[in-house]
Amino acid sequence: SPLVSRAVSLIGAPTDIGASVRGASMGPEALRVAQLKERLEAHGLDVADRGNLTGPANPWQPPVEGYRHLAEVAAWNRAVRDAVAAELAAERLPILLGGDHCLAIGSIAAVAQHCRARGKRLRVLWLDAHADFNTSAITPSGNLHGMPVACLCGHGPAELLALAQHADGAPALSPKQIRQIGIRSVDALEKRFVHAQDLDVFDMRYIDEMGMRHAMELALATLDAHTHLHVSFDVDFLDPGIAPGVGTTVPGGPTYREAQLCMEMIADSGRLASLDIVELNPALDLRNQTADLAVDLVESLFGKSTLMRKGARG
Ligand code: 4U7
Ligand code: MN
Ligand code: MN
Ligand code: MN
Repeated sequence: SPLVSRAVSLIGAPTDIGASVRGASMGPEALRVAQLKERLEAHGLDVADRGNLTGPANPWQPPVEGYRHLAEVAAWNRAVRDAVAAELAAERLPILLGGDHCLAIGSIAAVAQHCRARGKRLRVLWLDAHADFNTSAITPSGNLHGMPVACLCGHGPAELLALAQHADGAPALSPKQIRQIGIRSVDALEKRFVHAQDLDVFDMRYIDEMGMRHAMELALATLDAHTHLHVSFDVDFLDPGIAPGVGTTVPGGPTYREAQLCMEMIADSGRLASLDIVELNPALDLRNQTADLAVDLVESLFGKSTLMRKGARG
């Protein structure tokens, strides 16, 4: 069963350095208050909370040459990469508690380097309302949380490519390794770049027409016993009606049941090996309901199931 006792490590990265709406820096603590550790332990997991990483304060500056806070974003991502790498080396499953989504650069860089060293295939599921595929030339905001997928694919500033890429200079990721789910807000020039790079996107129109089940079947197709599955869960993936506590809400996201099914199908794959939980913004939340929901969904990701009949779908 995919529910064998697994060792997981929580890594807090309390920063909103890549965003322009403040407050994602409080995400790790809100997830702890929602009892992430205790609720995963209740499912038989061995959970270690490594506490919070430290990094530069948010200097609250406008973008410079298309990037806001580039040096600070690099410093935070270096800390995240090294912390995630240490957990992977110890055979533990890292859960990055953001913080904003720029931190996925460091997290996924560590995962990609680990997979290459171990000869593992890597598949990244990007659960998000946004494609996060901007570059300095096309970004409407200069915010680096809108650029991590592009950076990981080799399109970004030298400071971030240097920490993300492989030793031989190859990008951390190829677009072929990525599946995006729930996308519904992509900037005009970003959309062109997503098409040019041939990213595999299951947008909300696709989910409306074909269903979450079909989208996830395709997104999880062709995994094998040697595949490391990384999930980058931007909480703004969820419909704002159920998840108001994020900086960049976009209407028309997955419902509670669609999100549960998404997580349950990932759990059923048995391949989950690393996770980011990012963009939770407690300053915008109501009584921590978005944090509670995120933890509920992460429980499903680790095998909590509402299914009454084992193998109900055969
Ligand atoms: B998130 C945006 F312009 N595309 O680049 C941008 F709409 O990590 C939003 O997905 C990015 O939350 C959202 O600033 C980044 C904007
Ligand atoms: Mn994002
Ligand atoms: Mn987003
Ligand atoms: Mn956001």
